Amino acid sequence: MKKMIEECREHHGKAYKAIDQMMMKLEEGQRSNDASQMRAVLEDSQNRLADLKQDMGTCMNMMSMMDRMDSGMGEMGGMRGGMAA
Ligand SMILES: [Cu+2]
Repeated sequence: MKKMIEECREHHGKAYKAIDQMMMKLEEGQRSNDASQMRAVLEDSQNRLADLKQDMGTCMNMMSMMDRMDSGMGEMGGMRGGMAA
């Protein structure tokens, strides 16, 4: 479980950087006022967004899995108090 959280943190960091880069490129494209460059930037952003969406999907799966595990442990009793401490 800890490993999953590490992976999550890692890809969130990556996503954060990707968004920063995307914003910079979009701004560049906007400033260039050049149709072909703008189109290239848009295409690049589309690819990055598709990647991000996939990453987020994994993340959502993981979170709902942890949610289920957590409530499962609650039913078993005892463990939960120990984990929260
Ligand atoms: Cu994540």
